[in-house]
Amino acid sequence: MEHKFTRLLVTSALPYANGPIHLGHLAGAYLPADIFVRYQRLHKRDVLFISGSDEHGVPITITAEKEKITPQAVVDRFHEMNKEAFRKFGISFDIYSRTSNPIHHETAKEFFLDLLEKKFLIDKEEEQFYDEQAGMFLPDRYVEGVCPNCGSEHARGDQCDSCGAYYNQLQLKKPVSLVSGKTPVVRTTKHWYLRLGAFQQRLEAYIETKSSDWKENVLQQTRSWLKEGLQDRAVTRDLTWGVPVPIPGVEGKVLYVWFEAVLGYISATKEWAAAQHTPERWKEYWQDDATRYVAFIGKDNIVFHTIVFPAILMGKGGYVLPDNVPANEFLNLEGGKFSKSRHHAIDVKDILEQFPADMVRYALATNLPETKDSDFYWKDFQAKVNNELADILGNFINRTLAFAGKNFGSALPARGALNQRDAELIAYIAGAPDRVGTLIERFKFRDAVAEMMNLARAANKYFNDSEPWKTIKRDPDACATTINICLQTVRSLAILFAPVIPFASETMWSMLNLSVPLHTEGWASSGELRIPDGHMLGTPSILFAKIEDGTIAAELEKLGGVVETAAVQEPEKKTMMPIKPVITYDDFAKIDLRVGKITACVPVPKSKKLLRLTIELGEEQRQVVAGIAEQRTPEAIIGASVIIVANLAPATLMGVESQGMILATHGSGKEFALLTVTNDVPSGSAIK
Ligand code: B3M
Ligand code: ZN
Repeated sequence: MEHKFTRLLVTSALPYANGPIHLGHLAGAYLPADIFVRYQRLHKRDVLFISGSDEHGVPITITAEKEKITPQAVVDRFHEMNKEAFRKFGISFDIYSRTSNPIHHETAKEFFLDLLEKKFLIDKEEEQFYDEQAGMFLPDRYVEGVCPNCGSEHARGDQCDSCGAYYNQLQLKKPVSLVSGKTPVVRTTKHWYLRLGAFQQRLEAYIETKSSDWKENVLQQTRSWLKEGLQDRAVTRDLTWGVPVPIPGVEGKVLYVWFEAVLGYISATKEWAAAQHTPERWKEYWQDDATRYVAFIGKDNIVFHTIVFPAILMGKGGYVLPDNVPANEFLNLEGGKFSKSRHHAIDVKDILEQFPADMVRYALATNLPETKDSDFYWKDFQAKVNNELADILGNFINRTLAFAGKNFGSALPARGALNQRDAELIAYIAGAPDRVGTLIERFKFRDAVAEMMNLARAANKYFNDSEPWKTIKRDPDACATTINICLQTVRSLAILFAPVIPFASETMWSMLNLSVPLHTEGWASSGELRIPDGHMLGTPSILFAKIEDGTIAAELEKLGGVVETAAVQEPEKKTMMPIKPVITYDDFAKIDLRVGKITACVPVPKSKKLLRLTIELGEEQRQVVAGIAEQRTPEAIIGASVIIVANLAPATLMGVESQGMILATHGSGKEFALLTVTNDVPSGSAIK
């Protein structure tokens, strides 16, 4: 796939600054983009890599309200935290900006006013949900209900997480305000609408030019929107946090977060250009046809990048459109969805406290959700690190350098006559940059990484088959040839692996003690044998330490809570939760377990997971909050006799006091069971 472009612009979706980024984010839009960019830089192509925090929108104001702090305080905290996490993980952005910056507000306003003047934006009075108790309109996620498309409960006001549908919030069934927990009323309010329909034909033509290049999932979602016919979409909201609507006299309205967030890529580029003291250079990347623009995102952001953003850019005129939008599916965790609220997540900053970034980068890269959802399992992670990074790559490098140190005084021995095996490996190395490169260019990162590791595998086999520990005595020339080729292969591997495990690649480079920096050498040179005879090598060290079983068990233990069933499950791979340390009988006897009868049960307002149970315990009545709303309806459990921990200290969950805990198995699908006894056991009976 040859492109006639002279420069590359790469963006990764701007994550909301309302929580720490986790492995799911990395696998979606950041690691693939970083591999792509690092590879392009090794080709010495002109590439600019842009991202930043999305600091507006309802998710952030909801967090602020929950924590009783300002939205600014929320975004300040998470912007810094996420910027640092990306840095430690080795995501090599040229800039990681933020949408609360003045330059972004200016850019967004400029686009809005321009589209308004061209009549691509029109104002209309429309009906919206209004919370009378809170005295506010309920944009987007402020309202929840039943999805009009798939019937899933807890669908958000702007989008359904289950089926991915976007709709007008008035279509939601059984709407509930997240602010008061009440059913909202409908009121009229004025908003500005983007006339997407005006771009229908141009968008159709644009998408058709991409039909052979774009991923199937991206084309499919985009085409299905186009097929339905594009509708006007409101691009303003009744909120105070965001970019104010730049029209005199309009108060209390801001631009819809999706309208301005995509423009954040442009504002960030402006900020980058200014910091380089070339303030006009952003135009090269955004306004010159010789730019190839690639937008990395997760699957929930597809139409915003293939329809809404291109329409905005077409309306403004003179901007490049995405040449590709390689959206990934989702990464799940141990068979369940990532869930911040249930601590079923692995935050980037946490995993980097335990493991080097390259281990995580490698394990994720081999398992990216490129064509379907994939799963992160701790056991897989351990296997990837121990059996591949340590046993194949690390072992090859270590044995090669150790052998050269011991037998050749750490100087590169010259090659003698080549035998067939030597020639085969040399030919295999020569083909590697193209084999791997083609896969990266096609966004097939998993296959590309497998191909990198294949070279390390082939090299290990070559070392074994050549038996240098024997030839050193019998045929020193042959031995020298073997070690020369092995050391050259280490150099090739350092370059080929650099996009994926950049830190380890630098370590390999310094073990080889090469004077020209890795990045000046260039991608194509990984196919060549360039280390000169007699070159003095550096000191070898262990590249990847193996991970112990106990370390993995501890990580599994940290994953708390109930697992929400994901669309794709791989139950056979599920690992049993490790058994906790031994306790004495006396420890156990401290727990007072009783039979309790559920006499009443209602959902806890504003919570998807919690039910409030009234439990009869002999003469006593208890109120218990249980996180089982997604597994059991109140009707299904009223009347059941359950087992309750009767002497647990009370706790408050979502403002409701819980006086005890009922027992259930972990899990959400078949693994979920509420422990019950038959109803003829009187409530209050002790269990031991
Ligand atoms: N912040 C949604 C998300 O994080 C949104 C992406 C914006 S990309 C311009 O999934
Ligand atoms: Zn739905």
